[in-house]
Amino acid sequence: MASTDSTFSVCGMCTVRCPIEVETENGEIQFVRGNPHMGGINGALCARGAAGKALINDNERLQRPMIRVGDRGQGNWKPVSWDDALDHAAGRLESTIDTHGGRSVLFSDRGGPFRDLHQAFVRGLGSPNWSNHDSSCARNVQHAALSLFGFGRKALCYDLKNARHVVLQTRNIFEAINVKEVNDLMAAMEKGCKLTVVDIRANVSATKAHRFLMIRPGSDYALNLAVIHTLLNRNLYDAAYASKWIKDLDVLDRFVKPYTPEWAETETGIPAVEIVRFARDLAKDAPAVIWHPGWMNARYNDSFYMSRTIYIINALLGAIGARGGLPMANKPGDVDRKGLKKLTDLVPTPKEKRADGTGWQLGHLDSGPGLLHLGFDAIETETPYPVKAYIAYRHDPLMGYPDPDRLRQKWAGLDFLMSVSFTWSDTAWFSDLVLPLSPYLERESILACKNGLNPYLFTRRRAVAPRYDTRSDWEIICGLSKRLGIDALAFDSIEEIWNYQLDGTGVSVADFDARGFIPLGKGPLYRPEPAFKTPSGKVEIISERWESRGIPSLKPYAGTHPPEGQFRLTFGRCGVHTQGHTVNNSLLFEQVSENTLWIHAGAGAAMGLSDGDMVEVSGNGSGGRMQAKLTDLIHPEAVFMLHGFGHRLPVESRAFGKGVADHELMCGGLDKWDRGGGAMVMQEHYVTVSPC
Ligand SMILES: Nc1nc2c(c(=O)[nH]1)N[C@H]1C(S)=C(S)[C@@H](COP(=O)(O)OP(=O)(O)OC[C@H]3O[C@@H](n4cnc5c(=O)[nH]c(N)nc54)[C@H](O)[C@@H]3O)O[C@H]1N2
Ligand SMILES: Nc1nc2c(c(=O)[nH]1)N[C@H]1C(S)=C(S)[C@@H](COP(=O)(O)OP(=O)(O)OC[C@H]3O[C@@H](n4cnc5c(=O)[nH]c(N)nc54)[C@H](O)[C@@H]3O)O[C@H]1N2
Ligand code: SF4
Ligand SMILES: [Mo]
Repeated sequence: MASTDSTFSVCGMCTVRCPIEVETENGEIQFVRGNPHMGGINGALCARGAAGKALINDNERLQRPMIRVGDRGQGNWKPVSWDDALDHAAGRLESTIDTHGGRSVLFSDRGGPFRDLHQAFVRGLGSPNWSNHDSSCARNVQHAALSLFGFGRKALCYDLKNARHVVLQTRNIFEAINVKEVNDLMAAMEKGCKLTVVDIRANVSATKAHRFLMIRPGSDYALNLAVIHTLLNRNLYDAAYASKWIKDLDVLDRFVKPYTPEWAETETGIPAVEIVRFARDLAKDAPAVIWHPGWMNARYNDSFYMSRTIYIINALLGAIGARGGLPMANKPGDVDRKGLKKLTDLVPTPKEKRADGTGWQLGHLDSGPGLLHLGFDAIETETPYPVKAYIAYRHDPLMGYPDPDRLRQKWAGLDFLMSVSFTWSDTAWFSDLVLPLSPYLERESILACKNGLNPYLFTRRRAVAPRYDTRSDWEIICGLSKRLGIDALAFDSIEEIWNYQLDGTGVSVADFDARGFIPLGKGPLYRPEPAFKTPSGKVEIISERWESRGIPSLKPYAGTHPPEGQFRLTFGRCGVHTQGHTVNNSLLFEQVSENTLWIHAGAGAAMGLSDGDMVEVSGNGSGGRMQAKLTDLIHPEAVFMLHGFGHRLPVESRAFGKGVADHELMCGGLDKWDRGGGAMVMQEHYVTVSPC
């Protein structure tokens, strides 16, 4: 007789980590769906989440630990047992630490709710250098929030369900997906919420919008300054909120005086009347307005300032802290509950300073995850001290950072490079040792907490046994800890870890059986007032922390434009792939198997191109061939391609050779980063396009 089972778990196909329910029969996955008990998810899942099943059966993923033989990147591997692999890793780390100290180990992951164990491990090694991917993603948004509010971006939530007007600027919510956000926005739109999309091309979100503003690439900051000008000049802002909560409004008012809608029209291409009408509409719906501050905003020299203006506009509309706007996210303590006990508390904090300079040389920037690209610089320069071992933990910087050839050079001085991953990646291929992580449907994770209107604890449970010789996160970290003498993390079972984490919370492991998550509050809690963490307790337009480091809080607009005959390189995501690591997934590859080059129909025709022709795209000496997609729905100054294609690993037969890699067209890009917001500047790159 068939034995069926249902397991509550968490999707792992992208960083959003939606709660899921997995049905299995005789140990085989039958069906994966969104957790039906979770409001806003209601059983839904995106295409990538549903394709987790194909990952299980993929015989082109990592299947067993492997040690490199021959030179880095040559692709010669010796399969080894887990004991040998962990002994090898521990030995290499130990010898590096003996010679150069614990601080010589750099570790990066993808951040998120399960990082506590990683951070604890890095501490246990005696290193301050735990990092994440975020300097290639949302660091500018994080620092924009910190500089204005004194807290980071995740201290606020997006109350999409109750919003009356949502603005997406460099944010493609219906393709760069978070299932709950998509569902909440669709529900709000059914109740009359308006959607404005500001983008350099008509993406799927634009097709659903009430207003679509096609903006000249690189000029978003100009638009936002003009919106602030209009809100202040025409008294469209929330004066009561501003007088209570915004400091230095007069300075802002003087600063935006020259940035009129008419000025912005010439810079952005958006008519002045349209800008004024837009600002009026926002004011009508305030404070139930969400102008999304952006997510992947590692794009321009002024992206940090662009994100700051978005937060300022939200504040001028009274939306920061408001229902239907960006209310404060609650932590367990805010609903009178105790949160999970931290694994990092088991290990002393290393006294050393970070190799990337955050927290000391770069005192204005968040030293939590630091800035990974500066950690890479430290490997090359051995300044401020040698960094000799690097662990890329479910992270692929050779695809996620610009200019991979240059990055490989920077890594040349590493004594040891290790990857932990569930698929092959460019970084895994270049490593000395590869440890295969079980895919999320085959592994448990530590417990985690999601802050929000009603914070909750959740669990990832193993739905099926590992098909290949792969392991869970905790098995790898605890296995290494045992060998390295980090006794506090030498747990023998996941239950032991869960029980430690739950100690004092009033929740037991069995409590997760019913629904997979435990809400900590009684329901959504809107705090009556925002709790800014700045010295004044208000939104500070002028940030002392940034100014004292020579970074102006208000920076004059200075847009950049492509040289004659070139296009600005822009990029983004589609709904069916996560970054580059799903291109080789058999189900998702069927949906979108290569990227094309969006180019304005007029610009294409001027080169004699027709839709579907092959073109050569080159940037700074690097290039590739791909199909052109001629369309009126992109700004003429830009070309656009999906990120994550152009794979070259022979082990990925489907993805191999399909399309072009955007990050390879960004030569010299590792040195282009924003001193104000800390993020990479990935769209200040220009390319030429020619028929071939
Ligand atoms: N399907 C899917 N969903 C994902 C992910 C994924 O890989 N796949 N990744 C997750 C992650 S890690 C992130 S960070 C988020 C990213 O979420 P988003 O930041 O929303 O995603 P992107 O597709 O990078 O970019 C959004 C839009 O910015 C536009 N854009 C480019 N340049 C400009 C510009 O100069 N001005 C304006 N106004 N618009 C511009 C692009 O055309 C695109 O439509 O998505 C998350 N969700
Ligand atoms: N040129 C260019 N560069 C970009 C971007 C861009 O659009 N263009 N996007 C940027 C953004 S928004 C981000 S967030 C970074 C992302 O950069 P990465 O974090 O490197 O991207 P992922 O593909 O999410 O990488 C995760 C790696 O970990 C492995 N992995 C192991 N276990 C898991 C798991 O449980 N879940 C998942 N999801 N992966 C696992 C995957 O197989 C993959 O190789 O790249 C950034 N870099
Ligand atoms: S958005 Fe899609 S891929 Fe990402 S966690 Fe949710 S279901 Fe999985
Ligand atoms: Mo991201």
